[in-house]
Amino acid sequence: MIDTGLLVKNNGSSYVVESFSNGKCFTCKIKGRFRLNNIKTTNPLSVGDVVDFQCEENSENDSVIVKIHQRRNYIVRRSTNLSKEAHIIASNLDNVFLVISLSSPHTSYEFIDRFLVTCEVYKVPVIILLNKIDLVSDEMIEEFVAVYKKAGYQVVLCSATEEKGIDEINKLMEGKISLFSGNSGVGKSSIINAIAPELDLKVGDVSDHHNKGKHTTTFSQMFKLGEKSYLVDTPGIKGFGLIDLEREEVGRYFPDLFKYSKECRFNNCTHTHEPACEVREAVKRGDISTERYESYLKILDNGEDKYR
Ligand SMILES: Nc1nc2c(ncn2[C@@H]2O[C@H](COP(=O)(O)OP(=O)(O)OP(=O)(O)O)[C@@H](O)[C@H]2O)c(=O)[nH]1
Ligand SMILES: [Mg+2]
Ligand SMILES: [Zn+2]
Repeated sequence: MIDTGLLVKNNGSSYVVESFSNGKCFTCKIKGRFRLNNIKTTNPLSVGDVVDFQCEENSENDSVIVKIHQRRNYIVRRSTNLSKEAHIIASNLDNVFLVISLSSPHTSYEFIDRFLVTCEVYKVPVIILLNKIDLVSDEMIEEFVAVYKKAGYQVVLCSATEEKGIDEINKLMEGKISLFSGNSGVGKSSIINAIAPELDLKVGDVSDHHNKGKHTTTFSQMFKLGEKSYLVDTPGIKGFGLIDLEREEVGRYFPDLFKYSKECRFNNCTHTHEPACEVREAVKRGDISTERYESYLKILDNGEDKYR
């Protein structure tokens, strides 16, 4: 028979699908080729996908995914610097929590802004979780929060180890599918463990993360929290190649810059050298943070081929 369900785990060669009709999990393979939204992807399916699968009544193995439903949204990163292909991290998300930390490790503004641009491009609502607030001064926190409040983003402060901010995150997740993403070692799994101790996710040793390439979480997995609440833990990401973005387009995905760009003299203004550029005026006045403007310039300069 054919059933429909939610893809909750990607094992590489097989997938785990939770049936909508009976809540059971089925291990599935795929048949044929799937391509959606006209993007080339390294992975045909991702967690969060809604799929039809063929299964035997009494066997939860040997099922076959036969169809993928249209994605409401998805979040991707480019798989390598040379590749034109994208890797889909997850799809059909209500919330993306970008977890960052200002110390051990330090997340750069450029990384954050690349991530935010990706969320804007793919229309995924994003909230910044500033974790490890126990490790930094109030001044550092305030300075950071000011930059992103001004840009129009929600910032939640938390400390997974001291269980601060966890209730607020819990409320934001109610009835939603939420993804946790960010650099390796920022505390994604630790936050999830604070929210749902029963998941008991593996957490890394801080010192391990100074060695490049050390990832504690190695594949994305979706967990059910309540009736309609799910969360996705993902492996840490080092960097982002932005996909399919022309130079003139980048500013559209910085909401704070975009607001002022409507007043620029030229409608294809790149806000770098053009006369009567209202964006640069707003930066001078302090209405746009210099940190954000600098990220914008870096993304422009790097073009679309930069991957870090
Ligand atoms: N001081 C402090 N340490 C924290 C906090 N949150 C997490 N850590 C520590 O940071 C280290 C890494 O945490 P993880 O939860 O494994 O990080 P991750 O983001 O899941 O890492 P990957 O799975 O590799 O992507 C662990 O040693 C945690 O104990 C925090 O709020 N404060
Ligand atoms: Mg992890
Ligand atoms: Zn301009």
